[in-house]
Amino acid sequence: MNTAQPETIQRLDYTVPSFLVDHIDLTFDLAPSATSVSATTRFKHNPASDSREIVLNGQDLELVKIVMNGRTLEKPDYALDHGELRIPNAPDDVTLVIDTLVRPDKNTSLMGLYISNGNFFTQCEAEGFRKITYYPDRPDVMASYTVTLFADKKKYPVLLSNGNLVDQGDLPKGRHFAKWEDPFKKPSYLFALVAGNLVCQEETFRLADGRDVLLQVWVEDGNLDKTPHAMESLKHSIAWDESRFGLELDLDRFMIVAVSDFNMGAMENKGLNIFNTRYVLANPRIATDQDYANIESVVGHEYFHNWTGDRVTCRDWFQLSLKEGLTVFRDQEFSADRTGSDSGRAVKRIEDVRTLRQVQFPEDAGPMAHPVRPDSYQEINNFYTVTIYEKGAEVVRMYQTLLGRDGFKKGMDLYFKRHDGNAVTCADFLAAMADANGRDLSQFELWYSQAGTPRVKLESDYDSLNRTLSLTLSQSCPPTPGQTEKKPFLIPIAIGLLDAHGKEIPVRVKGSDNASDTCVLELTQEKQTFTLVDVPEKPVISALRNFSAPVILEFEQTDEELLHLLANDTDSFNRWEAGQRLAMRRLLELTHAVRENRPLTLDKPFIDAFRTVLTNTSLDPALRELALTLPSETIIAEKMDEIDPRAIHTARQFMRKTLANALEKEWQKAYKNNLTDGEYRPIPQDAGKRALKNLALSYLLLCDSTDTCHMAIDQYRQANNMTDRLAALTSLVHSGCMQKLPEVKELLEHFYKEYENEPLVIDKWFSLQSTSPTTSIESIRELMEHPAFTFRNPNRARSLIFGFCHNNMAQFHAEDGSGYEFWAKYLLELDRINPQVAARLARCMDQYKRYVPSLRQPAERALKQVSKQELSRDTREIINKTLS
Ligand code: 0A1
Ligand code: ZN
Repeated sequence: MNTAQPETIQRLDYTVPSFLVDHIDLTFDLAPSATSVSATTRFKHNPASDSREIVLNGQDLELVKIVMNGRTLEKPDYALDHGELRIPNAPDDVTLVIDTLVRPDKNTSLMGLYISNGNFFTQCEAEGFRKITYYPDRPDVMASYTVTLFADKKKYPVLLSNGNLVDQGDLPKGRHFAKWEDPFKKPSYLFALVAGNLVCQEETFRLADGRDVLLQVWVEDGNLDKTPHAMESLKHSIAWDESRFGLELDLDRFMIVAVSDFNMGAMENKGLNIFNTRYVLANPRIATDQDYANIESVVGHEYFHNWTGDRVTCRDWFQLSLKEGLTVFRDQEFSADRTGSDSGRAVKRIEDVRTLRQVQFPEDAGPMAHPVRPDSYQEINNFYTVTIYEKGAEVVRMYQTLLGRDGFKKGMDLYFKRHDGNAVTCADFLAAMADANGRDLSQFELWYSQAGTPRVKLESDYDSLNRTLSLTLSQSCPPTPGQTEKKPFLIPIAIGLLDAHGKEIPVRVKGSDNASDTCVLELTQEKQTFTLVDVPEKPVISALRNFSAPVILEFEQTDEELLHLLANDTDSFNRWEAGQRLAMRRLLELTHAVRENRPLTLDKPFIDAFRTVLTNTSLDPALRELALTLPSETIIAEKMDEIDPRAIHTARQFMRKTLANALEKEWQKAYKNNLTDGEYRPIPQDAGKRALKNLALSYLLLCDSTDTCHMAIDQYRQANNMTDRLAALTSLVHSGCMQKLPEVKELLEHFYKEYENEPLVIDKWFSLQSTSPTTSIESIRELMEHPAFTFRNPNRARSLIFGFCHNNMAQFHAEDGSGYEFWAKYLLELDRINPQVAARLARCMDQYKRYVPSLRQPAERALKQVSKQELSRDTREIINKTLS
């Protein structure tokens, strides 16, 4: 903890390690209050370095002994300060034996070695290994590992680490051991161990090359009925990486372990992936369709890291997106392919873009904006961001858009050929893509180095005489912290044209021989005009198809044009986009009207367009659900210079209520026509129907005329799956039925009792209340007193506190500032327990400078109050940047 300015690490300060490691042999004697760790490490001087000093990182360690080439070192043979152990003047070959003691039971940060429900787990990315032993804890030092675990056999019957199990046995006094060997060189952040009382589902699986591998999913006793979906997802992931990228599993054994206390989603430790339980455990009773989909995608993500992250890793943490952007892109493509249909792929794409806009665009426009490859950081844990992950994935997707699927695959092949077994940079990835395709992609580098969301303006001019359409594209990018001037990006803009009947007009760029329904224009300059030829009539332009670049498109189109696209575009993404733009126009106008106390109205053409979508049964239910869901409050806020959260909420609620009443009959019909009777199946077709039906229910609960609360109550009671049950309860609570009907309160209690022993469902119980516009801050405070609430479990803390601060605009931004005071109080409490999670909570205030003055003041007061306190380095960095 400190109040001073933390040190800033600069990307350009990178220097090669002075010593490399070829092997480390680790021994753990596991006990909660004192685990002894003995590390024998073989170092070799790095010929590329002038330095002769061995530099090891260490944090919260008790150093017992350090022996170099057989000689015990005493100070001043070595120096120890600022978390670094330095040994000067070391010879070429050094073997160090270092004994340390750690205290897992006192570790609430969930980094390094810690205890969850009595079992041992580790988390080493990014810099957790230094909490286990002194070591060059940096990703460009790659070594092979052997790990021997000793523990009490009764308490810790299962002992796991990376790689292959090579020995195990019983020892006197009820103890036992297991020895693991990982033949692949890896950085320390990929090390893992797990020890405890766990059970597993296991299967042997045949790879494409005929090899049989052992797959295991480890969970706490009593959860084996919840592992089959994760196991299926793992098998699908393995098969997909073989067929799409020709990448095979390189180990004989692959393990997934679920842990309930975990800071993030999951971790790709070599051969021993450790997961937050919420991304493993599923059965119809406890998991929603969304949970099933998330599990498949996270299992895929971690598995795909085996090549993009583990075999080829990052040279330094500034290159984080090298593995994360690429792996997110891979998991997105996996999930899209798994849907098995074009509309399924479109649904996935729309969901991904929605997340990007909901979270990444605000980040890129706020105080924490940073390039996909940042230039500096104070705390690396703060840089596991949507920019690194989701924008990084968009950057990777653009290679595929520019080079085609085959060209992209060629680039991947060359990347592995060049860099397998090494720690490399984003520039190496770019070079592989460019070289494999014989293209100069030097301008593309700006996507890594420049922060901010580019704006692209499109102006069109149709010449009926020459049958040409000229498209003038211009780009700009707003300033971001530390970057005032931006150079023009290389931006792929996918364009299509529709005629008056909604048919595609082939797109042909002047001077080119090919015509296609969708053409990718490459914008490289600040302003550029493209001429399209053979355009027989003035078309309706479908621009930025499938969201071909992570930009904000400024293109004025009339309501009629947008309605035409909504009805006819063959690009499902843009069809959805047209609907969102029609809604957004009105939502912005309504928000102004709320602020100016003007009457609120909604026009008939818009309501009719909504009706048409709702009743268009030839359109996939999942796509209809997306089209009928209004842009979120956060996305609306992004479009406003000055944010008035409650006005936005009021405007959006008005629109929902108006659409509910105007289309009541249609919603009723959609509800009835999309029931999924019979056994629950978490497949996209059924999930899409449930999504549409439950959206209909949420609209119906807003109708004035009939009492639909009972419909929702019946759905809750009759549901055979968590998706329908939770949707009914959520709508009942959020719509205000709870205030009208005492039965709803009973259902809420019933839900708690029914799932008392399922922590992941109790998280849902907390979040459905914390995110409700009907839940006052007093009720939130009451919920914090609930015996099931704890700060120590990140999922639980997130379900209540983040739910309220991040996802309850109407209540969090109370005029009297009570929401912000609440935030400040619990941020400080959380920061003492778990800095990483606290720093994420700190991000709620990112946008405070854009709030209306009446909110800006209390927000600033809360921020300053926090700033005066002693803070972790994690939270300090966020608070300082927010206030600066
Ligand atoms: N590499 C993981 C994310 C991750 C990062 C840091 C962690 O420490 C608490 C945990 C996980 C991934 O991308 O899945
Ligand atoms: Zn990842």
